[in-house]
Amino acid sequence: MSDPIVYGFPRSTYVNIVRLILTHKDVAYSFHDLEPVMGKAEHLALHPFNRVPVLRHGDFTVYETSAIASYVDEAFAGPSLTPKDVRLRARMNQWISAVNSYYYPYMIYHVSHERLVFPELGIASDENVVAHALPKIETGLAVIERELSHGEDYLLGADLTLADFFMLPSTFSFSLTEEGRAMYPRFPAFCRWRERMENLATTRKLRAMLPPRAPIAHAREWATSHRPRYGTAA
Ligand SMILES: N[C@@H](CCC(=O)N[C@@H](CS)C(=O)NCC(=O)O)C(=O)O
Repeated sequence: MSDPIVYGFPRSTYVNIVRLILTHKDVAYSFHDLEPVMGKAEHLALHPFNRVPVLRHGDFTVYETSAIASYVDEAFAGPSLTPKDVRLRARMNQWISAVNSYYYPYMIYHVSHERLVFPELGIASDENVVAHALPKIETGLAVIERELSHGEDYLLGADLTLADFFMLPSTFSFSLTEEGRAMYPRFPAFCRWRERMENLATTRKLRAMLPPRAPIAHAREWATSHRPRYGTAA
């Protein structure tokens, strides 16, 4: 069967989760940049909810990152990133759901968009959106800190799993914001985990493949289509 194709745009957090997993398993794949057609018919034919990533493998196409991640982990050889133990697997899925529900929305959708993505397009940050997210991010970091406080290397203990690769891209983008830089040193076990993850051969290899960070052109749409709105920060 032909090599899988990942569809997305290069700076997408979720796309990079999939690319990390493929890279870690040493699966040859190609990347198809959808940036010029995001939201257009060509994109919506692949992903009816107007998001990325999408994976195509032969005649099989699948979207939603958790579905893609499980498919890649099961369909290809290379180190398994899913624990065999049923409770550890439940714990891994708990982390993945937490990334989808709390870490990604507040670190990326709120702070990273307001501090990086919109200003790069000349759109001013909305301070209310940032202010709303910060306490929630602190809660998230405290949860990771507690889990890692007994010297574990990875979120589930000694073994690297899909949970670590789900967490990495959100925590990377948030590290590029002033709020991330101010907050992270208060969570030393989390910082050690981040250093370990950022220095994995997998992470280095993917980062070396990515193009230089450039503004996300289609994100101009987000300012009206799906930007969070909150009242004045107290
Ligand atoms: N539930 C989706 C979320 C994917 C998602 O939000 N992707 C973002 C990029 S990180 C996206 O497609 N944004 C494009 C847009 O909002 O126009 C998944 O798990 O794959």
